[in-house]
Amino acid sequence: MCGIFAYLNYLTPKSRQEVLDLLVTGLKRLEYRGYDSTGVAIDSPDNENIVMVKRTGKVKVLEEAIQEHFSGGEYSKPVLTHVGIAHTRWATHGVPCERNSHPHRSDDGNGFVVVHNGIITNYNDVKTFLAKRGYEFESDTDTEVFAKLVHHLWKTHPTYSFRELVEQAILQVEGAFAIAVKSKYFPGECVASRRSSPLLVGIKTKTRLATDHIPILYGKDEKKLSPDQVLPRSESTSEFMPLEEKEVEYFFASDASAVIEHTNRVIYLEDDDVAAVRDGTLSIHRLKKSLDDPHAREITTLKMEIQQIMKGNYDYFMQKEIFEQPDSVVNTMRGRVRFDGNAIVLGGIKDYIPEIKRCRRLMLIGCGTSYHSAVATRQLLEELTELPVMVELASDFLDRNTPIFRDDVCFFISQSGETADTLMALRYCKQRGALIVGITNTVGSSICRESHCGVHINAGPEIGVASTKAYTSQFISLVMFALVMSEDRLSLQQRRLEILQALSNLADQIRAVLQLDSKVQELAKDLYQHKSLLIMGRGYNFATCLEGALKVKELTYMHSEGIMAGELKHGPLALVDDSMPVLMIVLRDPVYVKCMNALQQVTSRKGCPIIICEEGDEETKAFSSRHLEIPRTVDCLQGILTVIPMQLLSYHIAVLRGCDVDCPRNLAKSVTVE
Ligand code: UD2
Ligand code: GLU
Ligand code: MG
Repeated sequence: MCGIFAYLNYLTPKSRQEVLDLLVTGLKRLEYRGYDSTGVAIDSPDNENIVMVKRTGKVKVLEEAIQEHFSGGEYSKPVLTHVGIAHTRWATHGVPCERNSHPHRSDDGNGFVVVHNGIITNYNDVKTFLAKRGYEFESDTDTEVFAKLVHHLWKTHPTYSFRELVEQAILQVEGAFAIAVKSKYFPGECVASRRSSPLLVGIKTKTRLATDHIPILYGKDEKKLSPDQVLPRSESTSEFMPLEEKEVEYFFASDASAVIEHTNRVIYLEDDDVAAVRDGTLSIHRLKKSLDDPHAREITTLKMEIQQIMKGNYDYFMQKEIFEQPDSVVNTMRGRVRFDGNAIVLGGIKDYIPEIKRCRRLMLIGCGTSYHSAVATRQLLEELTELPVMVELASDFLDRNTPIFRDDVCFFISQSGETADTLMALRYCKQRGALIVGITNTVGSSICRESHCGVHINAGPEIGVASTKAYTSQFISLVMFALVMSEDRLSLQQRRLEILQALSNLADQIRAVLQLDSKVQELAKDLYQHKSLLIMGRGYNFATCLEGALKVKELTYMHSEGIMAGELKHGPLALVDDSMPVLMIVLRDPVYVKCMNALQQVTSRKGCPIIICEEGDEETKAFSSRHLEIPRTVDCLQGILTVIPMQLLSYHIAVLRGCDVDCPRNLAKSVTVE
């Protein structure tokens, strides 16, 4: 979820101090991806061992530690060939602390050290397997199993090359990862690979390379083995080939921002590529060959500025995060939802489920966008838990001295896990004996620590001040909770299946909604000079109205209001005339007829609303010339698909009005004051 950086110099003398400088600078470039702790590994001055430095906090803290302990003397002597690996962590498994920081090692002797981004979902199985063989674990991370697995393979298969060992280890792990491995037994070599997490290789040579293509070498097709079996050797074709350059430097990094200051020649690795450098030569291997696989990976020449790369070709972090949602929603469900077996396990709360089921009521407490995720899922929670569900704004909740009982279960929702109002409300409820459940994006945050249990939404770091992907991931976390609560209710099985099915299609449907971007941009051109925007809907989509209006307010400084369509005739209808911009969400769900009534009330006041409706719904579309069509999904997940056009709309209006999208005036990402 955050940053890997590795540097290999071959026949290009560099002192360890210079290597460390390079690693630290690389990490600094990646820091925007999120960090909570950092670490590096290099060869020890006598070349006999691997030295690691790890720190909790920003790269700056690591840099200071390095300056204090690893400069001068032996560290300033040049080494001809060397490999260093580095990491900035956004914890998913185990709190941020030095012990959990990467690199992780295979054994006391630091035989193999690994940096990893992502989540290894079957790490518990691998851990059990290795524990039986005498491995002792020193961290809470998923990553550590990888280092130890490579070590185990090395012991059992002494003739394997470094690359083959890593290849075999990759065959055994599931989930998402980018990794870089260094070993004391294979000096001067580095092996890296990826699956679902990004990784690229930068190449720096004095003269231009003879070719722009690195051929891919394929191994024998192998099926996944149970870890108890002895692994057969992969029969790779010829060993190392193409780049016969003498002096060369390689950079492995999560994104190009970390390498662009050294070289603009990079290879973007594909899923399951294994890139290995040995004797200064890079080769790329794949274990399986399928028909459409190319024969080579191309070296691309980057023509980008660092700023541009950091935002991944998007203009703003917020825009990038909106477009990340097909991936972030999958990360929230990763390792938790089994679509084949229709099972859901929320490891963070499973032991508390019996207690939660006995509670008197559920309370969902948050501020801003997090509060809206509670509004969005309240109806489903009521339906699937059959418990009373209260949704509260943290500040108001405290102002009211709300009565809380020992048999209440209170959820505290916060992206950063540090929101002061929410934290105060948490302490208030905890003192009164309620069970405290956190829903946070930040492992080790105050809400995470002070809650009895909870769910990490695993959306990855969110940088834009206006929350987008955290909202959809909070939403999904609460839906998963509702599904867990209804697991053994026979009468609800059909409903659960329908929701699980919809969850499995969600990423593709989000992709489809994101395709509306240019249409939304056109709508923004109609709207951006107006003073106000009313957003109306009801039922499952009321939360989208509130969240949409909040996005418009915070990003564009325009007035906007989310209006419950059922309330129109009780007041807000007076605002509607032929010049007031209105957006209405009208989907084919149980409140469709009521929404249509509201739509008619608006159009008969000469309002000309923009309509968000279902794909191909001609009848609804006929009411207005401006509409956005979204794919059909189950009613309780519509809110995820309808909020995305609102995120895009507020984004485009903000750009047109010249506002600072990532840092709206007067606001901060983490509100740590009451
Ligand atoms: C967790 C662990 C992981 C591994 C895995 C086993 C972490 C960060 N994750 O992933 O290491 O053991 O289970 O399958 O260590 N929590 C709170 N408050 C919050 C959020 C979480 O107390 O606001 C607790 C939660 O009760 C659990 C731990 O933090 O004890 C991890 O929560 P999670 O959602 O990351 O759990 P899971 O099972 O996905
Ligand atoms: N899952 C690993 C950990 O928690 C890697 C997280 C990351 O991508 O930084 O340590
Ligand atoms: Mg806790």
